[in-house]
Amino acid sequence: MSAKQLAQPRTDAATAQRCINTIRTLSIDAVQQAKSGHPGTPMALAPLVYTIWNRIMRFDPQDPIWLNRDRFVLSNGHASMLLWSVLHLTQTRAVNAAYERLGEPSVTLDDIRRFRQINSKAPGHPEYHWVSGVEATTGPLGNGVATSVGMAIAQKWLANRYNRPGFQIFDYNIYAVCGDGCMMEGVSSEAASLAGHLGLDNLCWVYDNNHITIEGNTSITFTEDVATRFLAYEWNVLRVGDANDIDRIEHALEVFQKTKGRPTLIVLDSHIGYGSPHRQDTPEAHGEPLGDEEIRLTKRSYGWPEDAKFLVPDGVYGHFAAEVGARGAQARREWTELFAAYRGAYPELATEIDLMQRRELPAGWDRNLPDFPADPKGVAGRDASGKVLNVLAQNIPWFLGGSADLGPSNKTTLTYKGAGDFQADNSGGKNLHFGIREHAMGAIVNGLSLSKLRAFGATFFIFSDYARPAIRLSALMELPAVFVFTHDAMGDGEDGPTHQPVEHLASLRAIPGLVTLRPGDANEVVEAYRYIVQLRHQPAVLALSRQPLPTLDRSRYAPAAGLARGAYVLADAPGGNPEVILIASGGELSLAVQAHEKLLGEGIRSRVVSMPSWDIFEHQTQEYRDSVLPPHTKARVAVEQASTFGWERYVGTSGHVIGMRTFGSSAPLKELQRKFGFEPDQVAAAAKEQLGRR
Ligand SMILES: Cc1ncc(C[n+]2csc(CCOP(=O)(O)OP(=O)(O)O)c2C)c(N)n1
Ligand SMILES: [Mg+2]
Repeated sequence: MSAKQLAQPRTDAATAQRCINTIRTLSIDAVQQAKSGHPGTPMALAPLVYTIWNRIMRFDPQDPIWLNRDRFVLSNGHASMLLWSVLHLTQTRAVNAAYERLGEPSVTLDDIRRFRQINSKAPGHPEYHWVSGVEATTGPLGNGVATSVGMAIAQKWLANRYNRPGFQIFDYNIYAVCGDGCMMEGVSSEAASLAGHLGLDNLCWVYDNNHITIEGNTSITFTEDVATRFLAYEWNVLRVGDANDIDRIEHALEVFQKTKGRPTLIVLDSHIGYGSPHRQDTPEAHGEPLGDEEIRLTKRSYGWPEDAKFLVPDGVYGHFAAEVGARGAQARREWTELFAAYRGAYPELATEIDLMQRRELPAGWDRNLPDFPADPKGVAGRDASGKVLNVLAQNIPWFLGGSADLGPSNKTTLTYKGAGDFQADNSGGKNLHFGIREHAMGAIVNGLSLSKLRAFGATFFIFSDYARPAIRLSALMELPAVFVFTHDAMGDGEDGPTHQPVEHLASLRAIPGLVTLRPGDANEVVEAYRYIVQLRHQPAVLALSRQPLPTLDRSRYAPAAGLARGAYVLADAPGGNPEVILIASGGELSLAVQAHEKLLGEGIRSRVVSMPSWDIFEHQTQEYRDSVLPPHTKARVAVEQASTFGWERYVGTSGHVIGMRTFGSSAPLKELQRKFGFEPDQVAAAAKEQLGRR
């Protein structure tokens, strides 16, 4: 391609250069001031970010949550100063958690001066719940690009459901920037493979090919041919050989916009620490402040006043306002008019969009939820879940999801007529097939949730480990993502210890803000979904049994609605005032009930507490918690087929925990229950021992 074929530059080169150097020098100064951070990549990628934002993206800084905006994800989150600079220079406005547009700027120059300091809106890495204009929390490398695949799936789905002839309500694109680290992490490969399969032509990744990571040149670790790898993934692969050539970058982005049927990867050759005489192309440029003397030399090389700090020259704000600002404002104005007409023509669809944006539910979202009759043989947690999912997906149009190739086992397949499979040629399908890609699944569910869909992902509980980094991010981002994990304990017996979760409950319970639920029977499964679906800012994990659990007789025991308080008194000694408390979750709840009946028969005043969720319980009042677990009743037994880790907080130092202290083993379930002590008699014996009786 000759230079002549490139579109005529739209801006005068000097102004563009001034803006680019403003991004560079703000980044350099902020990192120096903080004495911590990553200057080199912002210095290298300032032209890229300038071009994407100023020349390509449809984004209105006045309304950073306008729903048809293009999305920008900085997957190499350590280069956060790129984002803080551009959010500041575009004068992007803040939005609060109630989706109210505030007049104030999202990131001020003062925030940038206080980069990485407490309460600054320019923290170390992009944080979705903290700074308006951040589309996804990034920092754990690879996760941002994987999340962008979920955003691209969401855009396709939204377009399929809501666009109508003459009404392109959703036609935005997703741009993600990543570095060598993102490309090395497995999650990006999982996600790219799926994106290629699905032909997501609304998705563009730009790979910062600078050959540098922390330990040195990538010649020591990363010599594969990335471009060829992405060709194999069925991506459109472009290359821009000079990260400073904004016209060629623009041209490549335009090629992306015109390419149908494939996602685009732009391989961008860049020089980390560009312009720094002693740091350019070195690993030191990655994560060390340049130092005063080198900053002077670098600014000189940019033709910048050497001693100026945090300088935004005249005309820079105006230029961003005239380009991305004006283009975004016009696009939003036109869209707003279009949407008003759409509302007239399709009022019900418009209402759905309104509800979805506020993370609210449609009227009747819980109609037809099943109610399971008492049944000693019972229903498996996963089967109850499958019934509920099929009801919810019909009641809530934007509720969708799928499994990492375990749909038939997880019982997460949406089987009702018209549910459909999401594929390149069926972007309205509600069954997502993630393939055996749990980590990417987690990130994609996050991307769908960031796009305001109610999404779930599923696999065996044991493999929640493979998705855990993304689950953690969903909690950090405060997204109402749903993770459905079946085969929650030793229920699959013969598969053995590789498939039997032990420490997973403890590990997920430790994630702040994550609601972990392990329901004890089919009706608790229903209540668990009822609770989860109403969450707006918290992710949830469901740990469900493979094997049937007796469906408790709720005319005899307390209603399953107690689940909404995390733990509740299921069965009690006559008149209350128990002398011993049995606490259980999931499959062990019925064990506790059987032990309780036995103890009652022996004149022992026992209580059964069903405790499906520690997290929810801990958010109840002290008064309620004390009513469930009276502090003076010290004789306590907890029973759960999982690591005993942490149960002391409910049984105290003198209580007893029947749980797992080792891995499981391969055998039929009954034998395992005997071997590891999960039988009613053993629970009853432990209770008596607590009371000093034999
Ligand atoms: C999953 C994960 N592992 C490790 C890190 C720590 N880390 C941050 S940046 C980085 C090097 C990244 O190299 P590259 O992506 O090439 O970025 P560049 O230095 O070129 O900007 C590492 C190892 C991380 N943030 N995430
Ligand atoms: Mg690199």
